[in-house]
Amino acid sequence: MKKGLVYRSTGSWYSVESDGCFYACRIKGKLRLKGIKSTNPIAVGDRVWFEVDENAVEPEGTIVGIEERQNYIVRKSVNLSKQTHIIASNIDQVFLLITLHNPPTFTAFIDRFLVTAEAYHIPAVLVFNKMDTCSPEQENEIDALATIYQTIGYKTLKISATEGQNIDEIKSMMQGKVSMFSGHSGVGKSTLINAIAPDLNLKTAALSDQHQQGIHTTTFAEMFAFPNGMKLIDTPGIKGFGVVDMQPDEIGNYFPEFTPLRSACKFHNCMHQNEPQCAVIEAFENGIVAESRYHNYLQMLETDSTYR
Ligand SMILES: Nc1nc2c(ncn2[C@@H]2O[C@H](COP(=O)(O)OP(=O)(O)O)[C@@H](O)[C@H]2O)c(=O)[nH]1
Ligand SMILES: [Mg+2]
Ligand SMILES: [Zn+2]
Repeated sequence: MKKGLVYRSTGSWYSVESDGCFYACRIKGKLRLKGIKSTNPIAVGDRVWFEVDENAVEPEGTIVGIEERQNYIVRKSVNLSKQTHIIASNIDQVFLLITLHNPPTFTAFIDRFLVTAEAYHIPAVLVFNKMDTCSPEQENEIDALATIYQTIGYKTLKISATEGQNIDEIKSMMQGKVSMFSGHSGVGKSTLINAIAPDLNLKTAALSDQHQQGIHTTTFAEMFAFPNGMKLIDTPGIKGFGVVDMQPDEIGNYFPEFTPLRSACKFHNCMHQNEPQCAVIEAFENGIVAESRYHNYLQMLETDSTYR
């Protein structure tokens, strides 16, 4: 029995890496997972145990077990059942690429993204890209925004993917970890990935034609390995971060700056909306909770039904 990491999946076959070799694996018929109503039992990023098929011409195997997931991101299954599809698992960090002007990234999007990352238990890093294009005024604007997020515990970084600014910093943050990149189309994700791995010999865990059969046209997540143990999970065609089932009264739990305040609210179930003696509202009025953050929180409460 071997232990391996799932790099790619095409529905019925999984590409599993173990000691530098890729095995095309199927799942043992009886493998069932407790507690997760998912259309796919195994996802990219899973750490699995598998048995090697000694008779196969190419490296093949059968997945017989899965290690407990650190975290995972999902999307709702297309059918109307309550089932979800696990996009990827065991993500160490997500870099959210932001450009304020070209294209614009609004704080409503940033805060919604961060709430989702918190709900998934995935550490998020805010990366301001295209710094080379910023006027001094725009850089001030970015600095002010970055300060808001640093104050509440998020790492931020100003980079230029085309000029090489702070790329080494990103590389060192990625070393030995599984990362994801997110952000609007056009913010520079592909450019940054090329800057990180210039020869772009993305070691893809190719599945041979034989193992591709039955692949549907749906896009699948895929893991790429770079030098220095950097790993990247790419989720083509999946906007943002998938979905999280969230009740309105949970949203505040994913605003880290509310955490030390909550216990000072008069009502233990305070939604920080218009209740009397609310410590969050007070902190907002005193400028301790950033206006944009509080405003976006209220907006998420109101649009919650569409948010899910
Ligand atoms: N000036 C400048 N342009 C950039 C930078 N990063 C990306 N771009 C440009 O922005 C455009 C979109 O980049 P791309 O990587 O395709 O964005 P993606 O949609 O997030 O993958 C391309 O024309 C890039 O050359 C940067 O740091 N500075
Ligand atoms: Mg791209
Ligand atoms: Zn409150």
